[in-house]
Amino acid sequence: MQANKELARIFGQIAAALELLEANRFRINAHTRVARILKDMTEDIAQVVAEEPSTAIKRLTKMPGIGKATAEKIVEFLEHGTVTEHQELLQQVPSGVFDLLEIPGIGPKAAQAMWKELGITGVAELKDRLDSPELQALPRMGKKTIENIRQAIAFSEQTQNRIPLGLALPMAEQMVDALRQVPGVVKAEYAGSLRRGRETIGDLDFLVAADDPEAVRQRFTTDPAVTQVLARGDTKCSVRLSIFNVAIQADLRLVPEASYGAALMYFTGSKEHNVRLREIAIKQNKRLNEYGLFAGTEERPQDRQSSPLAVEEAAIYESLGLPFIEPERREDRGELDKLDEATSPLIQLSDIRSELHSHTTASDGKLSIEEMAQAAKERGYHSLAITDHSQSQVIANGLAPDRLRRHIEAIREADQRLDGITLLAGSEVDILIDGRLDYDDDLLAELDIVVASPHASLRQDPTTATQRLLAAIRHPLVHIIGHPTGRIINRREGLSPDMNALFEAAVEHDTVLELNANWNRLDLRDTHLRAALDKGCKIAINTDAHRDAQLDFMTYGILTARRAGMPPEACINTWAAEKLHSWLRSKR
Ligand code: DGT
Ligand code: CA
Ligand code: CA
Ligand code: ZN
Repeated sequence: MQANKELARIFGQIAAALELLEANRFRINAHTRVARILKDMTEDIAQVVAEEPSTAIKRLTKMPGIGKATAEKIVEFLEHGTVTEHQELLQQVPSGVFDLLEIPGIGPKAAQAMWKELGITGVAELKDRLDSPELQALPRMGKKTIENIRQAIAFSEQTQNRIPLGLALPMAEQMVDALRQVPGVVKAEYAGSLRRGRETIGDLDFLVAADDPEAVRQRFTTDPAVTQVLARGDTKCSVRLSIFNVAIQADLRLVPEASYGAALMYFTGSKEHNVRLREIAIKQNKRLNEYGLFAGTEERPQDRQSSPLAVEEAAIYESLGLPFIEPERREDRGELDKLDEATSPLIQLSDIRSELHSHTTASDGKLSIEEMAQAAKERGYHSLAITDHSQSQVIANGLAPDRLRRHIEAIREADQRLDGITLLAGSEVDILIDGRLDYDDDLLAELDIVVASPHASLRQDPTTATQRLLAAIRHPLVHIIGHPTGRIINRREGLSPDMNALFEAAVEHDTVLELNANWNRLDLRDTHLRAALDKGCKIAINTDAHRDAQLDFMTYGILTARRAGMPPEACINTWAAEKLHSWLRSKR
């Protein structure tokens, strides 16, 4: 049914373009009607045509509302993936003008007036001119209408958030796998902020070198996740994807195999890192662009053909006299200024040997102690800490002291039974509003590991929040501060304590700070972590798993840690069993 949806969108866009271009009303309406028919149709139109292509047009015209011209366009689309009339119209209307139509309150007449009379060709431009007298002077553009438009833009800015890493990465990996299976594809990767491991992704960027670009365009634009094809050019296609009902744009760039490495570098960014690299090149009388690194600073159109000094990422850095800089570090946050720091070894997933924050059915987890242990064992971990919620977490079925005592027994029994993994009896104990912990010290002392986390009152003022967290850091029985700020990406700001004060106290009291690897949290965030590492803090990367698959959130923690320049040894989850267990005991 993908073809129906895509055709409906094309016909809808033809209608909108015709309207913007003030075409004949009947022609506009005919296309609008076809778009609606296609959307409502329950038969797969691709199937209707595929059965007997020679008579497809005849059979299509028998369907209600479909005339000969429409049938021809449908067949053209199914054969070529595009409709000529649609492509021609897209040439005449800037794509941003279609975006104007998406704003509630802006109809074709208004969009057309904004475009033709004021030269506004996108939402950003419109936003800049909301207060201008010439906008108000347009027909039917009263103060009230403009206010409604302002609110609609603000709302769409809020809801069209950058999407979290944890939604973007699986989607992108799936797409790359699909693209690699297209015959003739030589190389395919994702680039952009996703390759740099940012916590949120504005849009996805795919890069492909292929012998048969059309097959790649076809695969990309007809992926089941595609809800809209925004552009379909020779070297660039843009689509809108839907991932669990979250929309994100994805760009595909088809690049020559000969310049693939340079293109990968260019489209990985960040833009700021690239700008710095180009400046460095120019100082060496070279020039760097998406085709390669070349001698001489003067850009020439034949760069596509001329022979570069270097094309592959590693070779480009080397030719510039720079060490290879990992994608996660390419943010112009000092990686090109302090080169020895930029080459320090970064932690990787295979370094992780334990999970120190997890939940079971005793509180709000989905698996038993044994099942979680099995899942951790499968990942090759030597230790798993079971850290269910404490008594204040009523909704999460937090454990009252007597229940916790029985739970500790159960964990120890399971540990006796199981080979190949050490189970640590722990708790994720609430840091109460005033910094006290949710259990008495006697009980805490019985635990192998204490993760203390803030859950309630996350809108506290910074001074109170700092005191609250400092109290937990200073507590002699606390090993790890879990998700220290309590932020939820795109949803909750969390606490804003004096981070440096926390880091200093953490070093002084040998308390570890967590990087919670759940992609909704990633807390501490990359910039915090980096400052913490600079101060000498130890870090735990924990998934806070509530079910088996969540143990794999570790991937997002690792990406975030690498952005912070974390070396393996700074992360206690990389430590061998003996070292880890003896450190845990040092707090008992
Ligand atoms: P995003 O999508 O907002 O999460 O962030 P990026 O970094 O993926 O940005 P995007 O998608 O606009 O562009 C992808 C990469 O392409 C970017 O990281 C660097 C490169 N790029 C894009 N535009 C420019 C530009 O104007 N100059 C330079 N030097 N690089 C650019
Ligand atoms: Ca991007
Ligand atoms: Ca992009
Ligand atoms: Zn937890």
